[in-house]
Amino acid sequence: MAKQRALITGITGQDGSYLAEFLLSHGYEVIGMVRRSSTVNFERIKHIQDKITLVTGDLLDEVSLIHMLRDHRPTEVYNLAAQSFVQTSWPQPVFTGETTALGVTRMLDAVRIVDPDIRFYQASSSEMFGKVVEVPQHEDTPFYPRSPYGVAKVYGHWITVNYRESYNMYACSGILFNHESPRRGLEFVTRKISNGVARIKLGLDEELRLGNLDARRDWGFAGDYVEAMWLMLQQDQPDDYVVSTNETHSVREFCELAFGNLDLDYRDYVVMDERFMRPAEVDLLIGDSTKARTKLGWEPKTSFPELVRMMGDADMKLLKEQQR
Ligand code: NAP
Ligand code: G4F
Repeated sequence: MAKQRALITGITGQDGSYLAEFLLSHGYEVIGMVRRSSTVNFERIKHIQDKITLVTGDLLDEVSLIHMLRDHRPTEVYNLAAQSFVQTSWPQPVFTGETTALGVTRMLDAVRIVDPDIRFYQASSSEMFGKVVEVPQHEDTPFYPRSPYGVAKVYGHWITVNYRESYNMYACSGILFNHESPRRGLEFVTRKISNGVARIKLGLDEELRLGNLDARRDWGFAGDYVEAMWLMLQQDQPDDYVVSTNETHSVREFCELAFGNLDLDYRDYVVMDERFMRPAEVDLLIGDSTKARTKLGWEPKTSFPELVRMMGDADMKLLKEQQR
């Protein structure tokens, strides 16, 4: 059988790096799309850079996507690229829409033009449920997005469904709940906490400034979630799936555990800062991933305490190495 070839947009991001590792371990040839920047940004993929092919392209430029598909002829496309930080989507709503919403159409349309048999995965988000109308949230729960990012992801989800129905393409939308790791960007709350705790323990900082401690999320490990992306593209029929742990925890609980792991009390260090509050908050997310578990045979392997511990240990190690 010919070697499977996957193209990943967003390969320099958290999920892209785990997915690339996963696909390489399954014998895939991996093509990664990277956008041009003035400084190289390959920190998360430098350990596998000699095993993958990087090509320049941008979700804002459909011509670049068409060339990339024509030149490399992947069998699967994983569209992970996005402006993915919810908070930034308020000051940059148009850019977020261009990338996170219209970018999906550009990628889907490039696939349709070059080879509509390419299997397509869209990185959709639990942020689409926003001000939730049902608890827990599953594939049929109506969307109520609360940020320009969430609105853009709703567009990305429906355009994926629409291309599947209009052109009979194998296109799937994975509705993934929050997933974290030591590779998470420092601006997201879990990594901000794991990094902040380690810095406090090492005497580099005296406090950690956060926003809403009462927000609740269904947090899993990114390394577990990329398997679900792949499984979605290996089925007889394309479909949409919720991927979640089915547990919810507050930001406060994350703090309690992360500080507690280093024998610290978060109440002595965490300072509430209005700058990190959002104009409209998503208060509670908790998924119901029964469909992914039964149809894909997927389930998360990492518990919440294991995730908090993994991220805390990794940040402590990293900071100690930097101090040497
Ligand atoms: P991430 O770490 O922020 O990575 C985003 C990636 O997108 C980066 O590689 C970035 O490239 C790339 N990118 C941004 N704009 C681009 C453009 N115009 N053209 C090409 N590439 C562009 O995000 P992540 O956590 O890995 O998430 C992956 C995807 O899943 C995103 O679509 C996100 O919205 C979605 N999602 C994430 C979660 C989660 O909890 N992590 C949950 C649900 C859905 P640079 O390195 O050049 O910036
Ligand atoms: O870590 P966050 O920034 O992630 P958020 O907004 O849930 O979005 C992430 O998950 C989505 C899936 O549901 C993805 F689609 C999206 O791309 C991204 O990966 O914030 C989590 C919660 C929020 O309620 C926020 O208000 O933490 C709260 N929070 C409290 N203090 C904070 C802070 N968030 C950040 N980033 N920084 C704070 O200081």
